Amino acid sequence: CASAKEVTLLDYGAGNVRSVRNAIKKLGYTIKDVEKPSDILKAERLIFPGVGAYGQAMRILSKKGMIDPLKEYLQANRPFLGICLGLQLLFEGSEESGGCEGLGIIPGQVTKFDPAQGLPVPHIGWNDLQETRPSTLLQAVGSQRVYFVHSYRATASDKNKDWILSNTSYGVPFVSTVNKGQVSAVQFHPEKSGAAGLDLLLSYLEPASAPSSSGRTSATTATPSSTGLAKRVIACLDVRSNDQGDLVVTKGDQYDVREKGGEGDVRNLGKPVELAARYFEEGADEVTFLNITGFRDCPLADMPMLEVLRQASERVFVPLTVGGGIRGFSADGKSYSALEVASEYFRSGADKISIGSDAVEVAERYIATGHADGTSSIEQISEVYGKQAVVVSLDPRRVYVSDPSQVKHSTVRTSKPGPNGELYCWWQCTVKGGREGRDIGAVELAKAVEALGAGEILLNCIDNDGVGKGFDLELVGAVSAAVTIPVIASSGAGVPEHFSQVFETTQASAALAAGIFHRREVSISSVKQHMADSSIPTRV
Ligand code: 1PR
Repeated sequence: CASAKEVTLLDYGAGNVRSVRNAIKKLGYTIKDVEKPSDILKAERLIFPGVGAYGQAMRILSKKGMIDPLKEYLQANRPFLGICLGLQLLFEGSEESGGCEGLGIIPGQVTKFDPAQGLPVPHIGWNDLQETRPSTLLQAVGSQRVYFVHSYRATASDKNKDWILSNTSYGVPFVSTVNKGQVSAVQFHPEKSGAAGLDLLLSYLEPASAPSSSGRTSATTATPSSTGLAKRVIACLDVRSNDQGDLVVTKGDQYDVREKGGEGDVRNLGKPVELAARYFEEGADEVTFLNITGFRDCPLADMPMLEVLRQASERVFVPLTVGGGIRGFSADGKSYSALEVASEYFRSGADKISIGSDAVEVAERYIATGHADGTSSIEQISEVYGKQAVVVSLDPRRVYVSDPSQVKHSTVRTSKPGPNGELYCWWQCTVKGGREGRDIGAVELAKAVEALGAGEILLNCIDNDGVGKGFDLELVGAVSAAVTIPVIASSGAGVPEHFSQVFETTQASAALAAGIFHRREVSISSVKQHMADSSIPTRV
């Protein structure tokens, strides 16, 4: 019957829950949205994907008169699944938003991960679950990793131990799943956790027919690569219109995407949605789209890119990032903020947006004035969507100097001396796809955008892009040591060994590649197998 396949969704409108909707629909269910408080008590099963900040979520729920019916629903032990903030809100309160009261269903407070522990915050990526007792809900996940993205966490204690279904370790153990009766909640994102996450959602929706584990590893088969936060492998699709006006995936050498012979056409390596779906199926931990001519187009007129995201998010159940053209702009006498542009991308299915050229200007202003005024794209978007949703993409180029005192920038002594035997270098940031160099180094820029609220750095390298000789390890080493947010190494991967190399010699949290995957020279699974063989934590 129709209602048996219906899920009630509590979307309080503070952010993007499109991925959750897509995952529910993929499992063959229809969604009924909570529109008024009484809809909560009428729900057969309620999914509550918390988004945004703790304080803001509680304020909106309170304003909409939903706190009491939600508590009543939970206290009556009705079928409930909270996701991410939807787990944290069940606790008594959080130190987020300057300290704030929660729903008080589970004893305990939510606190922030401490960056002083030397681990990047937010905790972003694929991590495993240590079950405290057997359960139907987690049976399908088994030992497979699931996708987390959060800066705050709840901790198990004597007072709440009857609720704890799994813990996860990130420097310290934190609560990753709670369950009592029919009320469950997960700190991770099942809608972004590939097949394991979809199986978990199905277990919640249909406990009687819960799938058995497809990936359980017994304690004896656990290896150093199969537990803990995995190093991520990201497939990147550089997208632009070709000369015929079709949106294609392209790939340059040192940012030149035109064929060397013939008419010099834009290289065409496939269709964006098809390739993204292929990479999801092949085991990519994330997929990134970069609209490489976004800096010159009118961002909100870029409807094909929004459509790419809409379609990709229906087929790709790992995180999707989109970059290119995220900035404020004016058109037809009207001004649009970077936040409005980003919101359009989030609504279309992006989990994170990536800011390139605009971030350079923002960082320059921050360094020049010495303070943040809250008006920049980075600050505004991270304020509304959380810092984990804001990636800053750098397009730096190596500059050699014979003596560090010649420049104001942070330099490193290089193992690859320059053309005139220079022993030092710095990396100059560029804007507009490498067309314009600026007087700011990659290390300074990374520190500035971290201070402004960026949650992750996508570190390209123009010199190495498309060359296939490996990542610029000195660049990745310098930037990843300078910030506490995760750094994604990009540009230059040619063989699986390059991935192990960057993870073994730098603090990079993820590595991204394009050309080798598009041309099927190296498969994502061979990269991961190589990482596993090298004892690097990876989601195989
Ligand atoms: O400035 O906010 O509009 O953003 C534009 C975005 O487009 C930036 O993230 C910038 O990096 C990207 N971009 C602009 N021009 C190009 C180009 O190639 N001409 N692509 C470009 C950047 C670098 C990576 C590439 C890796 C891996 N491409 O995305 O995928 O280098 O490649 P490889 O594995 O083949 O070596 P804004």
